[in-house]
Amino acid sequence: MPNIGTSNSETELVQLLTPEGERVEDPAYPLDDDVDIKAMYRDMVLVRRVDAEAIALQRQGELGLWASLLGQEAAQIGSGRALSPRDMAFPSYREHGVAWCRGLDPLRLLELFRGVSNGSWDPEEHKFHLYTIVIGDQTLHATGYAMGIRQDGSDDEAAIVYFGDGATSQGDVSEAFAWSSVFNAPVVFFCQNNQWAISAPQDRQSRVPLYQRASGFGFPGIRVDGNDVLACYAVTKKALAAAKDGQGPTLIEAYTYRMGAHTTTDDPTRYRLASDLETWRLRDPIERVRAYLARTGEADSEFFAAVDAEADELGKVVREGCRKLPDPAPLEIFEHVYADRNAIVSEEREQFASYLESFAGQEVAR
Ligand SMILES: Cc1ncc(C[n+]2csc(CCOP(=O)(O)OP(=O)(O)O)c2C)c(N)n1
Ligand SMILES: [Mg+2]
Repeated sequence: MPNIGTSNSETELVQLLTPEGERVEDPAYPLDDDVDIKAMYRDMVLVRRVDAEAIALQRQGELGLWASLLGQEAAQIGSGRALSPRDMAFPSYREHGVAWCRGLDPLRLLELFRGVSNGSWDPEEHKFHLYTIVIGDQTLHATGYAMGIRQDGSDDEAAIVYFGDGATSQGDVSEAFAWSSVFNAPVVFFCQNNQWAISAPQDRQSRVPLYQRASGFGFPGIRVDGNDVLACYAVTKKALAAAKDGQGPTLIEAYTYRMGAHTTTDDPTRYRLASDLETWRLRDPIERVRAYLARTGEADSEFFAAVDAEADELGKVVREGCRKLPDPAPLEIFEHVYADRNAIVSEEREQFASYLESFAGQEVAR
């Protein structure tokens, strides 16, 4: 495991902010003057609060399941804030921070995990595709989308796709790497290596560091400190610019750690050491930004208090909003299967409607 606390050259890890909150320069990744570090701090605090509320709501029986992003806030906010409005993001199921950057109301995510929606948002409206549970699938969706961008002759948009360390063992991911490479597709592969695929450790996925996979497919791979929001921002911004410039794909391995359980149905104490958690707690993505802002005087205690108050308010909105999410009408399951009317779906809908009508006037147990 590389030591995230040491310099870039020793670790091949792009880092612009150390775990202690010290700014380090990397000539290959100069930061734009307009980078708003305070705004990124706020984003991370707010998405961590949404995450904590969702876990509590699942424990109270309000959600069926939740996949926590705890520890991965920097990877998601840094890369998410690097996107321009026309870029299209393809998430897996843990990208709540990227969803936030795409302007999605957190309640749209909770709808899914409450089981009262079949998709919830319009991918085109938010430039944020639907959550994908089938591991690695979305890398192919993103590659196809990026090939479309290229065929349209557009040079101001790209696709970015999020997947995990475990997903790299899926055939789909290798296929996406091959296709995007030979067709020079404008796609950024953003792999959050959070060290675990449920209970399978990273060393069961690959003998070489994941970012080195890219060279075998003929495109650049880079490892970034996934707990450093500035580095994730800068690396993603550069990869997107290269994609739009006709240079094809980049693989970014954001080296991070899943601080929570895989999902609320998992118990990580059965397979990992508490000491590992302690090591990574010292690299917390939010604490280092807070330390930087406080030390440089870029933010004062009033700013931090205001963000905390905003998080409290957001938590309340999420709790109350979740409990009020309406159950869908039974026939809604037939909507949105296809964009246009489909004869088979319509027939099934009619059959189900008459089945429901057969209960008319009866008390149906819920
Ligand atoms: C094709 C497929 N195989 C297996 C699963 C079951 N599964 C769900 S999550 C997961 C682990 C994924 O790990 P990783 O890619 O590292 O992502 P992370 O959950 O760590 O974000 C597996 C095997 C699945 N959803 N899809
Ligand atoms: Mg993983």
